[in-house]
Amino acid sequence: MTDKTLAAKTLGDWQAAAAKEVKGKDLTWQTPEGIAVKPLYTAEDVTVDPGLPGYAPFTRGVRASMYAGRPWTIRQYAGFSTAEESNAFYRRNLAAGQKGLSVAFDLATHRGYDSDHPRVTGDVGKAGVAIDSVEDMKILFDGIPLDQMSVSMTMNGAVIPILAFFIVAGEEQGVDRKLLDGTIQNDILKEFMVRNTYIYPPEPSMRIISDIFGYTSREMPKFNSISISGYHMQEAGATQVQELAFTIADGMEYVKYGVASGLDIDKFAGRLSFFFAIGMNFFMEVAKLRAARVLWHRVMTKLGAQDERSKMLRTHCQTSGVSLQEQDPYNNVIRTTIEAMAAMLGGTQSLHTNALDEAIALPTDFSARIARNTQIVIQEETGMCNVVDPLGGSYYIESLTQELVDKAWEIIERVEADGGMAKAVAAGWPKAMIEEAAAGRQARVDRAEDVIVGVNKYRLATEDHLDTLDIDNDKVRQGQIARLKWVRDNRDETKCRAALNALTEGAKTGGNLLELAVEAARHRATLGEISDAMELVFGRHGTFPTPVKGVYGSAYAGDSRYNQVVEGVEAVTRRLGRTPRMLVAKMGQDGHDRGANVIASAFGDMGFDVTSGPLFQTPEEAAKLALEKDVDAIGASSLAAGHKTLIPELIGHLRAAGRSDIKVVAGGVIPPQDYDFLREVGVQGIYGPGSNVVECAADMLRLLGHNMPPVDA
Ligand code: MLC
Ligand code: 5AD
Repeated sequence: MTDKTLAAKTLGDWQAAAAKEVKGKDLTWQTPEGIAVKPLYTAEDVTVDPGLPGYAPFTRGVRASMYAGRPWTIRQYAGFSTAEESNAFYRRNLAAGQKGLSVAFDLATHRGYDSDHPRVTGDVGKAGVAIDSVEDMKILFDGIPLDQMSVSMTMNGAVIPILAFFIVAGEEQGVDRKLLDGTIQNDILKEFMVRNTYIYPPEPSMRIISDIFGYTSREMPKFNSISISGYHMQEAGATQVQELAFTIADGMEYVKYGVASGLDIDKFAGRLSFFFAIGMNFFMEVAKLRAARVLWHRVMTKLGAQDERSKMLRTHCQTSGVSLQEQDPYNNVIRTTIEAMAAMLGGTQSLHTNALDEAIALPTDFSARIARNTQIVIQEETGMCNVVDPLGGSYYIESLTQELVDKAWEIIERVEADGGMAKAVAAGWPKAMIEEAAAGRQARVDRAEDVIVGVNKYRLATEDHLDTLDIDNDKVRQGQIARLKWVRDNRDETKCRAALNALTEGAKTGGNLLELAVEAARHRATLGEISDAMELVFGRHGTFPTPVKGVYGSAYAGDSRYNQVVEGVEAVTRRLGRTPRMLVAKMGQDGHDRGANVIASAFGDMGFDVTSGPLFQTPEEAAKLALEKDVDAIGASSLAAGHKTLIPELIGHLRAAGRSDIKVVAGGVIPPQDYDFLREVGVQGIYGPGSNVVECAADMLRLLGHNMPPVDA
């Protein structure tokens, strides 16, 4: 600095100048993760030298040349209806510039049910592709050489049959499993915490993971054996610090289990990978990825890894689904672009960018194209890839990176003091912490303290509706049922049964479950049969939601509209001679429970007597529970596109029991073109993404006959 007057200015001078400009207003930003972000960072805030990219602790990236050498993998997550349709979609996307594949399975598959199972009538082919056997898997990758294309499969519950099908599909393509390249999500701890597509109880589920580490480290050296995921935590409402801490703590737990099962840490740790969500807090997200690498290096050093590759955190990222909105949906393109930039500036290895219709449906060819092109434009038009870690050395980024490391480390130490993540998850406090953060966020959005453009600010008077993808679930199901029959009719039943029995025996006595399942898959055992063979020994895990209390009420203390609703509930209570009762129902295999938990928690705080139904009910079971609890209303939460099948069935059961007086409302991911259909079958209120929870409760009071004043009255 040659200019003396410039150099002579001190931080004190700046503070005085800034205070004068804003008339003394405090410019500190308190983020939801409890970080006080200052309006200015200087060299004094940087306490740690981030080193160089490609070197420990990898703060600046895991490769020396990063994107200057090879850009991140454009890996769009997709899957819907049948294997044929998904295969065609993948091929179109690869031709248009996508670089890696990522399979989304339907919820029946996730939960270990064949498509002909009576519990999954509403789920087959809906939120992903239906895969019942090796035959479906072969069609899914038809014409896609599995030794050349890296394939990610998001599977955690039915991870054994799916990975077995993949290996056998490769075999039958003539691909040696040593050459299979890809990733299996295989991350069960976060399923128990937030995503809910588990099948077995925690203990056998953890064994499955060690068995997969054992098999893949021996047989599939190029395959990433797990994708330790924080993504779903952020989607469920976690702050970035919570996401970071619990994900790293999950990773630590898996490594400990792998080592306890007899594996050498450096033989499998190099193929562990990670997965984070990237939301709208731009700099925080960049710093989060850098902090994650620092933390993983620290943890793996502590656990005794010697090989630097074992300590290197490689990650996939996905832009945030919850940050996208149904209202004014083209804003979603802007949001996704900002998030994609944070992911690449943070140094991700692979990225999915969400489609603009995310809040209401699966992507169409049109919305998928814009999503993909978001990444291609960044890679090919902007020159952003030519410099490694371009934000490295930014006072703010370096300081924030360190602050996130420290804050996350505090939580990791608490987990360790509790005996590790499996124990903490069983105790339930991480989930409770995340739900509390989620309820807090919802309250801030409802009060417009956290701005969402087009939703709680600058809302359009009328919305143009997008054309969204609709899947004829019944047609897909019939097709799958026919193929299942064909598979069962054309296999060697004796060999298939013998392999399934061997699997059950292995579950009891300790053989490698994946190895046993590969044999069963070769003999055309189906996904449901392979899952059942293990369920015989392990059992099936069920949970009851326990929504947090008081968060909503305290966030709304003194709010006049909230108080009107509370008074309304009191008035209804006086009239009925008891508190109004509501069931929050989750039907089908849809485990997305953030919305249901927020509703249960907020309605409870407002004075309703809320029953949170268990996950995965059939409509008949939900109706039965409603009658047992003698509720006045049912709120059905649907985020996996099962609403057109499940909700009419629910209403049918209520009618059959002579209780059509029970009000049914629906909330979640419901495209506007389905509203008329739902109203015709008797749904009395529909609340899509972006609904204000206090107004939902006001509506409910109206349905219960209370004369609720309009907003601002
Ligand atoms: C990379 N390479 C380089 C390089 N960069 N070589 C030289 N110079 C450079 N600059 C090499 C790597 O070493 C590697 O080879 C190869 O190129 C590929 O690079 P990569 O960085 O490993 O990328 P990729 O293969 O894409 O793997 C990324 C990953 C992986 C490790 C994060 O686990 C992955 O793809 N994950 C995706 C997970 C996913 O899509 N999940 C979807 C979840 S959706 P080598 O030989 O070293 O391997 C979901 C939603 C829901 O979960 O349903 O809930
Ligand atoms: N196709 C594409 N994206 C999907 N997602 C979930 N299922 C699919 C699918 N079948 C994405 C959404 C969601 C996140 C969990 O994954 O972005 O928010």
